[in-house]
Amino acid sequence: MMSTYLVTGAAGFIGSHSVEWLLGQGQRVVGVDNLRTGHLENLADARSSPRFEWVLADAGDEAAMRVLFEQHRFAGVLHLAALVSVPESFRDPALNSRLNLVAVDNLARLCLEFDCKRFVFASSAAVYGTAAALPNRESASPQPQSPYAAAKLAAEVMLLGYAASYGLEAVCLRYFNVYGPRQDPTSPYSGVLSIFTDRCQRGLPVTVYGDGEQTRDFVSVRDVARANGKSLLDTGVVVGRYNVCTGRAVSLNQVLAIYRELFPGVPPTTYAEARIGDIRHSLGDPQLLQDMLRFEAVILFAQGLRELALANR
Ligand code: UD2
Repeated sequence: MMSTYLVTGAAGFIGSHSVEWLLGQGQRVVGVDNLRTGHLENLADARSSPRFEWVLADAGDEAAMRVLFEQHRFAGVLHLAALVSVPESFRDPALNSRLNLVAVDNLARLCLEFDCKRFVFASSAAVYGTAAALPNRESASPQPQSPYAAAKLAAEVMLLGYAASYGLEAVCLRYFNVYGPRQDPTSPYSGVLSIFTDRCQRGLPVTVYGDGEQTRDFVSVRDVARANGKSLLDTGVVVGRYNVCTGRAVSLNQVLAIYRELFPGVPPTTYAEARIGDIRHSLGDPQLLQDMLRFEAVILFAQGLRELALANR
């Protein structure tokens, strides 16, 4: 059945892939972005579809969002618009609170008012903090270590409260380290794989902070887009919070071995002081989302990395 979905942060890295997935399923999508960190070029393909409507607006602007709810009958909201940088959340906690907490609450209340049941929210593995046991399970008690993580967790709690109070079908997805095409490499806090890819493509050496033995659970944006889409469309979702991850740990040194194969001419890697506050190991347990949605991340890391590295060359 064709329905209309609202996607906020549509011009972002994860947003644009999610929009494409939904359009590929024959759905209609209204995509909102204020282009603060998103890029309109990311929506070039989506905008050629007659089932896509582009809206330049801030997802935190309640009046602007209300107009969209009045114009459309949304079957669900995928809320990805956010302040995406952890360091920025330290520098500007007020902006973090507005974008990562208040905006979520505004949108969720619009859903209640306009009888839009499904609300899929982009949360983060950052809510676990450093103390939780590995692999991170949703049952662990969260320990946010940044304003960013605190706001994501608070927003989850609000949504689950609305689920209990009003029957909102809230699905909070805790993304681990998402990678893939269109991730912006320009900030020092950009995803490590977007930085490494950009530098290797330009023939520049990469810098590893620490000894390179730190590990991450890298999940392809294509798998994340599918998790988002299925969470919106599936008729049998269960309210709650879910890891979006692979359950496999990859070290930066393993990553570098793959890059050396793909880019034989790249100068030797520089090793520098580990970052303050850097997490040694991050790994998620994918079981809960698999049980709920029959979802599994299927893109193998080496394959996803190759696709990323060889794109746009
Ligand atoms: C991820 C999230 C962050 C927050 C955090 C919570 C991303 C991009 N960031 O940070 O938002 O949720 O998890 O724990 O998903 N590194 C290098 N060289 C570089 C850049 C990075 O060695 O040029 C290292 C970095 O020190 C870290 C690892 O690579 O050990 C991954 O860094 P990241 O910034 O991609 O992601 P992470 O896990 O620190």
